[in-house]
Amino acid sequence: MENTNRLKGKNVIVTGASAGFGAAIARSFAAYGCALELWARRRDRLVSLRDELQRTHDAKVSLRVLDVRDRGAVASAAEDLRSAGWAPDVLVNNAGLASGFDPIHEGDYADWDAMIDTNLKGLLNVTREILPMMVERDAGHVINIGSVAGYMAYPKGNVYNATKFAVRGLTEAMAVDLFGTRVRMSSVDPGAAETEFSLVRFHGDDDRARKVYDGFQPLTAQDVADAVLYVANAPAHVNVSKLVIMPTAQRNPYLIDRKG
Ligand code: NDP
Ligand code: 8X3
Repeated sequence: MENTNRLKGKNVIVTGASAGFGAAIARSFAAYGCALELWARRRDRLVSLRDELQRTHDAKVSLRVLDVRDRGAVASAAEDLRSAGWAPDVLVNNAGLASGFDPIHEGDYADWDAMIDTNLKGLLNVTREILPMMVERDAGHVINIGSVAGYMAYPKGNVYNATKFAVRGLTEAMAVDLFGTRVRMSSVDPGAAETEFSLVRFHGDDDRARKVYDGFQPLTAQDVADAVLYVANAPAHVNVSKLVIMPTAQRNPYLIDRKG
């Protein structure tokens, strides 16, 4: 792959930037010379990431402590960007979670709401407020973080699967609605990656979370960030519609070779 940097000076919004993929994606865009707008709920994490990126890359970084489920907060963040004349070039819709791991008939309503409200409605809230600024300029790129869980259900994945199937559907729907514009629409759909994802899914049970990655080498957050950078840095006439990335040991959501 050639190394041309087409991203220098671009304005990039990353949701869920306080951990995992989002933080790695922020680091990668900062290394490419982008200005960053980082959104998540945990202020301390965002502040230390901002300080790191300013120190290591002299990056322009703004942060916003925000819950993507809060439509008013998202609208007000977007309005602040608009009034500051900060036009987004790239939006990475990354904020999301799995919560709980139960068969559907034993599922927990609070888990279901958290996933549907964040992964699906949160992504919609952010897109609804940011995308108009791209369509107006006839330029921009939205990258949704989907999952292999959006292609194939696995036991106890149920509602998480459904939200990621929905993200895949929305990526397609958004692409056709943007037909005739030069706004690009992509998804990056990872398989098993070791982040805080499983810790969140298992409600803080560290042992259970670690066992998810027993016996094989999962993706790292940086592997996924590299894929996002590849998609974002493609020439303007190239739109990577979807990029599915899994560990070599994984062939579908539940076929994982754990012989170490
Ligand atoms: P992490 O738990 O490490 O990071 C999730 C990020 O999302 C955090 O920064 C968190 O920040 C943020 N977030 C969660 N809820 C909200 C909310 N309501 N509002 C704003 N931000 C929120 O997980 P990953 O990095 O692994 O996950 C990132 C995305 O990748 C998710 O969409 C996930 O579904 C997807 N994915 C993960 C895979 C994996 O195996 N790890 C594989 C495929 C897809 P904070 O808590 O500070 O708000
Ligand atoms: C995260 C990957 O396989 O745990 O989306 O659902 S998986």
